[in-house]
Amino acid sequence: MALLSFERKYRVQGGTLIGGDLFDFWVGPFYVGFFGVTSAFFAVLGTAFIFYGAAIGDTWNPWLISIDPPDLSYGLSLAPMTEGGLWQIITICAHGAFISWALREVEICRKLGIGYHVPIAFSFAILAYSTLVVFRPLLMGAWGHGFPYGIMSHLDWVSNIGYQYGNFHYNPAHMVAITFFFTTTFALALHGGAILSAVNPGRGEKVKDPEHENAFFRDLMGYSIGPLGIHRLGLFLALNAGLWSAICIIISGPLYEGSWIEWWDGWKNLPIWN
Ligand code: UQ2
Repeated sequence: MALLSFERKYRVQGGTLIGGDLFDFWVGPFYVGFFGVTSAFFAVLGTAFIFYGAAIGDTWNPWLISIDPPDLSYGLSLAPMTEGGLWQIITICAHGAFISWALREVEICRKLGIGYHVPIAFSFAILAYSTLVVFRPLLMGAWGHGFPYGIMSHLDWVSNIGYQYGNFHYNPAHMVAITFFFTTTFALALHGGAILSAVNPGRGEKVKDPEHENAFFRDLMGYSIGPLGIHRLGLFLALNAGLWSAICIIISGPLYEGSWIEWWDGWKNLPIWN
């Protein structure tokens, strides 16, 4: 179906989760919806608070601006605006915007009658963020365990937390997460290469079909996962990269406070060796 007639057919009201037809319309190419409104609201408000925080901070150097969480002494209470309260409000706005964006994706899926794979995938990215600034701070009893909102400051935070647990690369869940990230890029490189080689073969050459892609990988390694399977694999790998990232940080602190290097000594201490 041509793009214009497709849009004429599918750009119709219905499928909303909330508000009925109230915001069920498009602005130019963009679907609005109730969650488009809430998404824009939280994004604009959160950004305004970030600029306010920068304005009362001591630098306009974009690399050095930082909105810091409250001191650990504030525990799980609300902090004064200039003492981490801004960070708390910005964190709420970020969640409002991210979750609205996911629900707007859900509404678009419902309108089109397609699966919820995209919003589910996006929810793993939200989960990874929430783990850092909500779940882990909650489990550890202070908002001060969240990471600061700044380009250099959040990098310093990652580095400091890493060394706080000895060497984070010895965290087994971190190892799994990294392996999933690497495998994701490997699979995407293979898949992007496979598609371009077949569908964009160069001037004067015929476009090839999925059987060429299958045959290539069968010749190469005796196995092709298939044009549908590679996307299932890709989604699986990418979701697991985010999931194990969340796991590797949530176990650091709430579950285990020592050094990840020494964690492996548990192997030597198993009662089976003597
Ligand atoms: C494939 C296939 C595609 C692909 C790719 C493969 C025709 C167009 C990349 C090959 C992928 C395999 C064999 C899985 C590799 C395993 C890991 C863990 C990376 O078979 O079907 O469709 O794009």
